[in-house]
Amino acid sequence: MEFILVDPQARQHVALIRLNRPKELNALNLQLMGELRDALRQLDEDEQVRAVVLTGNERAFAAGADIKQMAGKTAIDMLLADQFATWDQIRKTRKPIIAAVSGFALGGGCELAMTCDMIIASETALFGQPEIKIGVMPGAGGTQRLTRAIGKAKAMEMVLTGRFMTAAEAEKRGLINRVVPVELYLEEALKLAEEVAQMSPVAARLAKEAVNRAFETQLDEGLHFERKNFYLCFASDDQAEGMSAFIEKRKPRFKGR
Ligand code: DAK
Repeated sequence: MEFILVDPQARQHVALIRLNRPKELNALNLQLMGELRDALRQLDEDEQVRAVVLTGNERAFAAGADIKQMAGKTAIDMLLADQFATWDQIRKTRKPIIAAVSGFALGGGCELAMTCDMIIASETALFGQPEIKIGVMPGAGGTQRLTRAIGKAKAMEMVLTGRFMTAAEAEKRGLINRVVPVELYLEEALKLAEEVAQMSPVAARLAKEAVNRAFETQLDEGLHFERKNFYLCFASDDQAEGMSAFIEKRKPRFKGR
């Protein structure tokens, strides 16, 4: 891996992925995205890992897709590169992913953060979809996820003007979970991941799927999906362990089975 750093056991059952092209503000070139896809696939299959934190550095989570790499491309080049397959694969990660964002989260960087399940931001974080300024528009979910998160008016403004949103505003509008001082954002994300990692991995996977369904279906169908996953929890050892532990007044020991 050239452009990302992976620590599969940063904390107990928590993996950490760091985007690592600091000079280019972690611009997401094809190689970086491929490495990220492969790392997430591996961590998804690793039974020791129950949650993943994805971060950049203090100055930038990611300043977007690599404009220098994209500049000379034709539509057919883009089609053949099949970048959407990479993004789709990342989106399908079953384990919870928490983005720890500081500095710029722009364009594809903002879209990548929104693809994660939760976002912890430093007070210096700036979110934006500035593609309009370079003559294009968001292509990896920005118009959809941002709109669902912060509503049409604000999303439209960001997408049509390229205006950045501060971490404080992003928190107020529900785009992110919370803002913390810059020296704490990674620690806070790791702590949140550790908390998630203490739960039943089976239940976490089924619950993540169900929450995501809320964005893809009508209420009736979503409720139906939720019920099926709820029943499925009762097929796990973790359900028996979780409920026994409650009754016996002890901490549960979840095994992911
Ligand atoms: N791509 C390539 N290089 C970038 C970059 C980017 N997005 N952002 C920054 N850099 C590079 C700069 O060129 C500079 O490199 P050198 O000139 O030193 O070689 C270095 O990083 C430091 O940047 P600056 O010197 O510009 O630093 P400043 O502090 O002055 O400004 C900035 C920071 C973030 C405001 C500025 O760098 C900036 O505006 N960057 C571009 C932001 C942007 O427009 N982002 C959106 C890109 S379009 C798709 C999936 C996703 C996408 C498309 C397709 N498919 C699945 C098909 C996404 C598209 C986008 O994200």
